[in-house]
Amino acid sequence: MMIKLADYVINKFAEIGTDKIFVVYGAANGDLVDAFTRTDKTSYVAIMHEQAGGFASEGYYKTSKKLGINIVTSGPGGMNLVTPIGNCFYDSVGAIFITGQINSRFLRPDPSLRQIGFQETDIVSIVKPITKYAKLITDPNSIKFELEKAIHFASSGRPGPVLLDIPINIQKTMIDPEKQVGYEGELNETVFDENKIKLEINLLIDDLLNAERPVILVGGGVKTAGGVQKFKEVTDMLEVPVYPTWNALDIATSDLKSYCGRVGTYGGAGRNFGIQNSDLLLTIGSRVSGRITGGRVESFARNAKKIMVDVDEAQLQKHLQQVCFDKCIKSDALLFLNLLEQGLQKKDYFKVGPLKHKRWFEKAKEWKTKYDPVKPQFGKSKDAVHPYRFMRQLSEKMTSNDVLVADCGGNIVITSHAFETKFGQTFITNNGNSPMGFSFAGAIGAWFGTPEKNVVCIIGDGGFNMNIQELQTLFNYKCKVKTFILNNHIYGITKAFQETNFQGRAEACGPKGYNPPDFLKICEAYNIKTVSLKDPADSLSVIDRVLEYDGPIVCDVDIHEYHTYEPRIFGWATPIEDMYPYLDRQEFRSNLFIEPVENWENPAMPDIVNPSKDGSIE
Ligand SMILES: Cc1ncc(C[n+]2csc(CCOP(=O)(O)OP(=O)(O)O)c2C)c(N)n1
Ligand SMILES: [Mg+2]
Repeated sequence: MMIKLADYVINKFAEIGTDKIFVVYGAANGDLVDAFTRTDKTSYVAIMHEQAGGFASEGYYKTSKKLGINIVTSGPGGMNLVTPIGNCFYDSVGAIFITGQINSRFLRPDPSLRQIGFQETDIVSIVKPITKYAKLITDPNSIKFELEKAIHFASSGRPGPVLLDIPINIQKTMIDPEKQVGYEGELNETVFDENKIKLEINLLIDDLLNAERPVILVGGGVKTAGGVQKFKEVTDMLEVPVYPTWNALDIATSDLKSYCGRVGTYGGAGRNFGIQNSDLLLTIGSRVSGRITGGRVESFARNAKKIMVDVDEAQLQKHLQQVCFDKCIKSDALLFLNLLEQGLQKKDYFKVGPLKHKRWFEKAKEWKTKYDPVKPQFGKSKDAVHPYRFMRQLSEKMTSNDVLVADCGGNIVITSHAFETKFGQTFITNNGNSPMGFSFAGAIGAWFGTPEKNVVCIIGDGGFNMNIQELQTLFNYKCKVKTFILNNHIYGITKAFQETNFQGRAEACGPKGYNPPDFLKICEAYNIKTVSLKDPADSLSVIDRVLEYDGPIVCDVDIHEYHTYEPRIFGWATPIEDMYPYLDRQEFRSNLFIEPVENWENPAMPDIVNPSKDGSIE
């Protein structure tokens, strides 16, 4: 049966289950958007800005596990997608971006011409390095093949973004899909050698039994593979310290038996002593970025035998690795965990391992409790809301079914320091690209992905400014997103950066060069319910009111000019076990099973020491 190509595209998306597709209208995607009038199996969400649409589809994918889809117009429409496409590429988000393109007959015949058609842009070339696949459709009879290929690429192996650029005249063409060939090719990356993995797991179990101080570092790859439940089961039995990256805060949740704190340059609970003292490090589904290792990469887990499990062949290439892993196992994380569980049972690991590692496990737990970034004195101030205390209170109030979407800057540091996750919760942020304003639009998408859940957005004042227009989407669709603006009236993290590196010369971070508007007035103009939190005594009741409100709501949390993020690694000079504010040298030394680095007695200091409002420098 003949069908309009634009209708075929939309029907295909309905077929794969994406029930919300984010669009901003334009002439070049007009036929595609019009096709929604002829289906009731999927629908569009008209978002206010393409970038926000891309962020929303990331939130949608991360909550619903269905592919995120955007349909935008040519020229500026497509170019507004560059940041969200980058997000999806770095954070393994399965997403399809459809850009309308001008009529094929106006496309420039040669790149020496800048442009022929109005709003003509070679979007495919622009996004090539940050997509798994990008293609300009020139033959209407290839659409079945290209769409199926796009879906396959977006969702298989290490998921990621794809882009199809479809000219207006091609969208309008009548096609017979029965006569078109589909995509049947396989991606190499989806092929795993199970026997090889089993052999490697056998050796790994021997390593685990021989190790005195083993640890596991878990990254977002475990969630991508659908291995969250299995990870819990395996680590519950293993009883060795487990540490999540920021992409895995809802995998190794704070209530997990083996959870022993947070790691990295802003690692919180435990101050990195667990991972740094280890003699065996197993990482699953993490690329172990600089945010984990700090600048002194050679000092990262320096006494540990290091074993990496990843689905991405490139990550496993030793000559491409920043941290040199002793062994690299190519596997899907869920497959690995299933085989590991079988191997552990076969080898009777549980009769010996947990007992052998008991004292080490207890030590790691002790570090986690002793070095909690949320200190008792943070509750003492009567004048100002302390963001760490506020965030801990929020985490205590949120349930295991809730979704948290966090932004970037100081507010994500506070969130990852102070928010304790519960098993079952979804914790979303974009780590690889980390654009300001992600969380507000991402939370809208997360709500469309799981409208039955309580979706909470955490954002800074600067980030909120960057996608403030989406208040209109919130209103139009009555998205029940609960937004907390951690409003310090400045770009907090960058101001702290200026204090550390530029003797405090403050440029363009506020108050000089940056000032947030009155968010409450703006929200009112958009007809969005607001709450203001200024008095710390009201904090719990305000959190309750916001979480219980049955509709969109924005809470402005006044944290004055707070920008003290502790603990953290100062500069590139110190290894990650030595976090600022520095521990008394004797106490620091007593926590090391390994040798300290040279000059450990006198670690580097920032240009300006900025004590927190409670004077809580240790
Ligand atoms: C699109 C974009 N521009 C610039 C940056 C650099 N940057 C990172 S955090 C930050 C300041 C964020 O300010 P705010 O949202 O108020 O958060 P705070 O640090 O105050 O909590 C800036 C400018 C970025 N990450 N993304
Ligand atoms: Mg701010």
